Amino acid sequence: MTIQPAREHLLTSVQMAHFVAHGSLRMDAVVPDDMNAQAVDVLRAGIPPVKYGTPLNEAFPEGSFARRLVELPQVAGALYSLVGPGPTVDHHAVHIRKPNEGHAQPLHGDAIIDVRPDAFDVQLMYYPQKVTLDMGGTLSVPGSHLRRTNESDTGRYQNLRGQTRLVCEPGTVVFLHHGIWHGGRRNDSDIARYMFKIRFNPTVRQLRLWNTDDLHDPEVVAELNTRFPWYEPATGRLEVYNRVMLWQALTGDDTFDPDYWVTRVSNRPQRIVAAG
Ligand SMILES: O=C(O)CCC(=O)C(=O)O
Repeated sequence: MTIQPAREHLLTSVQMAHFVAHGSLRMDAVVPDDMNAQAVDVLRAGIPPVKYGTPLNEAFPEGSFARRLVELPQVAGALYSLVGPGPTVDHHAVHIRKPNEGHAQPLHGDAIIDVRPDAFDVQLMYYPQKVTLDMGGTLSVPGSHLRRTNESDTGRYQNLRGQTRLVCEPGTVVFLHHGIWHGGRRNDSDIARYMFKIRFNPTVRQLRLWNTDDLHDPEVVAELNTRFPWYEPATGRLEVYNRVMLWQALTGDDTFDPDYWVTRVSNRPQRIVAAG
């Protein structure tokens, strides 16, 4: 059974375009204080594992912490907008960065090279505590998700221009495209830093699942054109091309191509003219 979230909780087209450009969407302090107060104990005790491909509504028992998390109206609305009704759970994990642990995780993507042009998995990251810079907030590289890499092939990169480190209020949730380059930073504080991550697989075509009322808002194109400091001026075009391909798939509109980057590389005329 899937409950359709209220329209007001679905993402807008501008938010979806932001996700397609950045590879992430952040919702600050969206989880209520009473849940955040319980969370560290719940996460410390562990969340029972789930077999790959378990439907979301079977993965976590009704009333459980994880179930309440994914049923929060804004969380459910974002999830529906990104992966649609009836997603399955790929896996979940509690990530703990220990106090003064002395090392960081290398930059990585969470899977092998994944070349799906028209589908993606979504990872939800939930931070129950206030995360300060020295608690090792997750590093991520905005706009890296469509530059497809293999697991920790990017691990040799120590820092990239434009990378971000998550600093947030308790109850913050971040949705990530599966391909984003990320890694837990070194925790230099005296506090253990908890994060709960769930990966979701879509079971429907990811086609106009959000609130499309603003589909033609000029902000959509502006979002899709966002450039990040780690791009070379020319290779930034590759990311714009990749985003346009994804936006075409998500909207079902293969004429969308504001700067003709897709049109250029798909121009393969088939008309044969008689030899002169
Ligand atoms: O702990 C973190 O901040 C990130 C951990 C993570 O996402 C991972 O291990 O894949």
